[in-house]
Amino acid sequence: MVTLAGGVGAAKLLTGLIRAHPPRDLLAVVNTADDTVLHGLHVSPDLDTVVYTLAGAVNPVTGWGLAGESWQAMDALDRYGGITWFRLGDRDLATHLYRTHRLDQGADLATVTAEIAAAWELELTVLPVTNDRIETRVTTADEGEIGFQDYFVRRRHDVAVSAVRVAGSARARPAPGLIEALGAAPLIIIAPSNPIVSIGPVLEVPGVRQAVADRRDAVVAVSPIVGGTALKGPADRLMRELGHECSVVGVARLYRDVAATLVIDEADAHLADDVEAAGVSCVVAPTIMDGIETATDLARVVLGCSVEGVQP
Ligand code: FO1
Repeated sequence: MVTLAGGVGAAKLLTGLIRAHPPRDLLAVVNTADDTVLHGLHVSPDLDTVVYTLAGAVNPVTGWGLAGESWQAMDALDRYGGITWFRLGDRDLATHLYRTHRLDQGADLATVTAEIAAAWELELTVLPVTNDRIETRVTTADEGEIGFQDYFVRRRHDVAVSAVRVAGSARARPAPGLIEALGAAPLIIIAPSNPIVSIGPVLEVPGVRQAVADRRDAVVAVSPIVGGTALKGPADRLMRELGHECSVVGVARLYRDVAATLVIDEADAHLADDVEAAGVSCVVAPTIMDGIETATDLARVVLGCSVEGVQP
């Protein structure tokens, strides 16, 4: 079972999936185009959000970083006028120190991610979509093209965007085993992550979109748009600004070449026929994950969408 994942929304669905299905049979393929290098450290926000959430260690308020974090390093850095708009907690820093050191030693990102996931005692496999460096770049009205975290955190995604591209994607190679896993999976899940800046970069790694499209009948996506808005982050604004309808129908149009089924929230039930008219089978279910029970219920709905009717 393969799940294409961004950060917070994907991590929540995965907490349900590991309760509803044997974790050792789950592979989370995670976006790395949010990755950034800060203070010389390689930071992989979506990978860390998935690992920390599944380990039960994530900050429940932000959805990223670690619970009970302290910020002494950031306070000390502030004294020097260092970069503190991207907040790295003291314990979180250890993850970036370890990852950077291992990459410097020549280990690839997939290997280091497996080491980090094992250290947090996760049973599922967490795989970066590629070991190669890819980076989402965002064209803003006032500053031109800036890096993703510059846009997302420094500018609080509160700026008009006219284009998004994934630098490095043309040369990137899928992570080892990824294409084979997509070919063999009984079900491929597209998590309720941002279709443009989270799932978009995953599909843009050469070979991945085709491998998912080849399995279209076995692909089920969960809409990150509920009632015309994103539950978290800028997916709604980005969809509108880049010319997509900001609704579950817009999501269906974005995914119709790769997914046969879209799960939409009950709040959008009146749009189910329009989703089907866009060429995608529609399943209506509660999709708002406000805790482990709702995440598990949604995971069971998604698992029930498989061609083979995979049961937990
Ligand atoms: N998001 C913020 O809004 N502000 C931050 O200072 C911040 C720091 C941060 C540090 C480590 C990490 O793994 C994630 C962090 N995030 C922060 C979240 C991150 O920018 C976004 O959630 C993702 O890139 C979007 O999926």
